[in-house]
Amino acid sequence: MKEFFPGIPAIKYEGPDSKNPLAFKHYNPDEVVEGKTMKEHLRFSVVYWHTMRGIGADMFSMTRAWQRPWEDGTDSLAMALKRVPVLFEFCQKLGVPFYAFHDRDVAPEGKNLVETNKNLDRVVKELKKYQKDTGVGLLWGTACLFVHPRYMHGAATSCNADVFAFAAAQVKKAIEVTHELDGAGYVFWGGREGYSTLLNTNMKRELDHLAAFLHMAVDWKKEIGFKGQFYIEPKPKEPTKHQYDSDAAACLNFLREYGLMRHLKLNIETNHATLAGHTMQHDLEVAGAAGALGSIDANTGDLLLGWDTDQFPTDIYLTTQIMLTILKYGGFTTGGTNFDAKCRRESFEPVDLFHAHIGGMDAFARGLKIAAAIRKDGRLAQFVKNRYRSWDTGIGKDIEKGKVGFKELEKYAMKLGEVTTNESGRQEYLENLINEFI
Ligand code: XUL
Ligand code: CO
Repeated sequence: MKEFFPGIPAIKYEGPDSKNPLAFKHYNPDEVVEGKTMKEHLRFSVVYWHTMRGIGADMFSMTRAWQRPWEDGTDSLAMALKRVPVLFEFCQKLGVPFYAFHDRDVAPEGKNLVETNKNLDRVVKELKKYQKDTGVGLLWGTACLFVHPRYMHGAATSCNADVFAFAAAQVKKAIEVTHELDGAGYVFWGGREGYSTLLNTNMKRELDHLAAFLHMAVDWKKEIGFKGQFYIEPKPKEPTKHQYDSDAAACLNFLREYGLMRHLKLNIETNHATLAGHTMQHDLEVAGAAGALGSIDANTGDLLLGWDTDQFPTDIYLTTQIMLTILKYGGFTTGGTNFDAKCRRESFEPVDLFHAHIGGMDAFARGLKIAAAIRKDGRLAQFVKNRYRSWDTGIGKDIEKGKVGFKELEKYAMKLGEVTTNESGRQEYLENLINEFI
């Protein structure tokens, strides 16, 4: 069998003292943490779009900068088929159990939808064969509703009903192939579901259409018996100036308003949360508290750049916060840690893909181990529990139970005279406590 990454061995765990750049220092797949192996906890996934289809483009150059010796420079079906073994060799060498794709990442558009679907079916057959041979599975599938110019006004939120119909047909097919490939989930990221100006936009109508679209998707999922989890992926801007799925709270409000809460969870992406003016931990907490924390797109932005840079996560403090929240809400079930991340344009060699993923996996492994140690220590959780103890008995308990109203509370406050029971929030003490473990 042809090797696409010659000279790069299967990546092994060598421990924290290793100086080998092609080895894990912390990700030890079979090591047990809180009763599960690291592999089961983290459920890593490689994305087709950046890792297989990225060329190192940025807004000042759409010219390929990255060396990918297997590429023949075409977007043909033949090339699409040639790429499949590359992805699986990469995942196998890394020991990553999953991958994720958009329909158009894996197969090119044809001259009409019939031909496009035929192209997709042909590549899906190949993907299925390689999944079976390697044991690498599909974390989630999705549809690309943002590259083709027909989607210039959006897809489900387009002002043009023909575009809505076209997008529906495309998503119907994308859900079917995800089902065919036994995908653990399906993601809706609102590519251009937003607006560039309100001057030409009927927001209410567009939101109603988006909800109708998702209800149709839910119906189709049921009809074909697809059991994977549906997710919405929040993002506040890019490419539009305002995306409707702007953050976790906006997504949850939308799902509740349109009766979709039972059918979708959230796929939270680090750089999207920060673009929304939140931390990743904030959006995870919002999703978790609503019982809707499904999966994560693992990456990071750059402090000094205000756009979606999709960098690989290397910050241990960040991965610790993420894993603390994921563990708090019971860990991943259908979801996983999907590297929606790309190398920098300057990192143009195939080996850079390995360095990038190894670094991300090690950063998450450390985050997981540190989070587990903080939980075992117990002081952090105990502090938070204790901070709210006034709600466990007496007047607090009565309020939570709905036993008292303003009248009773006025009486209580008058008797109290003044509040003398406030305690320090101890933020600095807690920050120091976290640093004990990092
Ligand atoms: C775009 C983004 C997408 C989704 C899948 O910012 O994150 O790649 O993850 O459509
Ligand atoms: Co993403």
